[in-house]
Amino acid sequence: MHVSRRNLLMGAGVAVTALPPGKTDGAQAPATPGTAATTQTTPGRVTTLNGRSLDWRMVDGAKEYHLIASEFEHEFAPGCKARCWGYNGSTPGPTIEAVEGDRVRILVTNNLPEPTSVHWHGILLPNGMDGVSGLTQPPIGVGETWAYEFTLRQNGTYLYHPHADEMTQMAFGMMGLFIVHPRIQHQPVCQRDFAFILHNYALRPGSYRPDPSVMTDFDLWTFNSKVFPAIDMLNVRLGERVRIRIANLSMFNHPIHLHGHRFMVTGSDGGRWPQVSWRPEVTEIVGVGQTRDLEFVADNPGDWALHCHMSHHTMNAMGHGIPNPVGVAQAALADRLGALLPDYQPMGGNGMYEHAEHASMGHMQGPENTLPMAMGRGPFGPIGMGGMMTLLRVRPDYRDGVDPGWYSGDQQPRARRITARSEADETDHSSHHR
Ligand SMILES: [Cu+2]
Repeated sequence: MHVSRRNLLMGAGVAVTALPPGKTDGAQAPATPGTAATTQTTPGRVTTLNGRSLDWRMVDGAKEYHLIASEFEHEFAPGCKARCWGYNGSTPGPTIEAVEGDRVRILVTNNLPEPTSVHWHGILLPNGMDGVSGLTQPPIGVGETWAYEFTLRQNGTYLYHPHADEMTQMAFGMMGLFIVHPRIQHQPVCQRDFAFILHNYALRPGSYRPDPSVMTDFDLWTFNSKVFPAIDMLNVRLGERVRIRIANLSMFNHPIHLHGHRFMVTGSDGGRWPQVSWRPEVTEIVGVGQTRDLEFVADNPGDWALHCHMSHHTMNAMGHGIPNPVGVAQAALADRLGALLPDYQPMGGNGMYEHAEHASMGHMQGPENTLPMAMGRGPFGPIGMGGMMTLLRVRPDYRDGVDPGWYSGDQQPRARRITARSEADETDHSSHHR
């Protein structure tokens, strides 16, 4: 019943009003001159990876939303959970979607053990609605419900997050996306619109609560508070235009890299960029406290990695400051330790691939509630990544909601082995170690 009511209201909410004559968004570049004003398509819906959009209902002329801040158990990937804070039982909280021109009222209930507030990052609004506790309002006390209300005068990719004890509250997962759709869809129209937030968690091995005091040395690097391979994949049909909205509320800048395609950077939390400012990239640094909109045509079928290019950010919990095992001959050590510990297995002397292989097979038992450093497994073996990584899966025959599986690519060329490892390689290889 609730769903149908919501759908009804959504239907009412998307009754599109044309911009007044002559008032066009400067960023729009209609494919055919003169067609923009008549191209009144339904404002899009965003797909929040591993998430959802927040329900609303029309009350006194405003779309009314309700965010409830609380603590709950969150799973980063099977085998790793933590006590996190967020909204409506999830981190990130549900995505707020609205349309430019909407009046919105957002009720915030604080079920946390301490005061909070909500700041609407990037939204142009009256000062008193800005949500900075102590500066523009007293904090929202424990158990209280407050209302924020404003009219949306822009469109783009924005955020919401606390501005009260933000170091702690954001370290525990409090954040969400705030997407404002344009009244008339931007051209060219995107058939897919994905969104996620970059974040980091200091969840020490064996612990169940992120440590908010950590500044740089994090254990989990996340898209929407999930790590690979638990992050939703971006499934699209060949030839579709795709938008990926990426926001960063972590403690690092992240160079997000897409394989197999070149995208245009088309917008930020400053709104949609004029087309002359778009630039082609394959890696875009999303700075802390920034958002970026990337758009491209998915014209290359396959399974394409989408990941942060900081190689430690595609890893899960790992030790730092440990002795470097690469190049160390461990055979003698293994013999002696093996006598004491029958299961002892030296690893890392030739690199960390072997480690990833074991981890991806589930053969490595780490500390309690701790994920292996890398655990993704593909059709050809370990993918050797965790953390900030997922896949763009482009298929000619993709059907919505149906898992396309691994790309077979039977008709496509694939890298192939030319020679097997020879005796000469063996000798040469080991000589490097001695
Ligand atoms: Cu990164």
